[in-house]
Amino acid sequence: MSRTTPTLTVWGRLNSHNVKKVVWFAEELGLSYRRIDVGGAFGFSEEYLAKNPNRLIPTIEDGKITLWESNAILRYMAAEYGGPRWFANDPIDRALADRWMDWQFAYADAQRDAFLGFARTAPEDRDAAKIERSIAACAKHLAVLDAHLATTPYLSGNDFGIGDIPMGVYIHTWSALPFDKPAFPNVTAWYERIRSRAGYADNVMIPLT
Ligand SMILES: N[C@@H](CCC(=O)N[C@@H](CS)C(=O)NCC(=O)O)C(=O)O
Repeated sequence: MSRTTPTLTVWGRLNSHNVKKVVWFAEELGLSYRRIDVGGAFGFSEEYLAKNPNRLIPTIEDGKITLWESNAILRYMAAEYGGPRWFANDPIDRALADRWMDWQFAYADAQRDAFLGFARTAPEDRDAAKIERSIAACAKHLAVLDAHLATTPYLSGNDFGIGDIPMGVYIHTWSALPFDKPAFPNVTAWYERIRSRAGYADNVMIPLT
């Protein structure tokens, strides 16, 4: 795929779910970009905080725009670079995909304690009850996702689209976390479909730590 002139800068460490979304989508679109590590162990410079006062990642800069909030960034990139293939003209098609992007934030809340417990906490410091509650909350969400994916191959409809990207990032974490999981066959089949997408293995399937 030919690459456009690099104008896009992505700020944020790659082992962040929300940064992974943006980088994966840049790869899907075949965009040239540079990524600068910020956040977590890298900290936040004054220069960065002037762009994003929330002390959070990601932030992008692209020509005239400086933008934060990962899902807003995905929508901007789809509209600016993707055209109708990625940002449906039909308001109904767009909304039906869009909802899964916002739904992901509730899933992220559910998964947080299991993720932090296994990926970012020493075994002796883990709070087993907290992790157990988190896994149960994830399972409730994934049951909803599984029922939906019984009716459609992708969260964006018949084709992969931006509606798949936010949960596409989180489902890798769910799969990679080391505990026995309830079966969600439609979610698993969808995960298998997206694993071979451009940019996924290199930017999403990286170590969780
Ligand atoms: N709603 C925001 C959430 C951003 C967020 O929570 N980012 C996390 C990383 S996934 C963060 O910045 N954590 C602080 C840090 O990395 O230092 C978005 O989607 O961009």
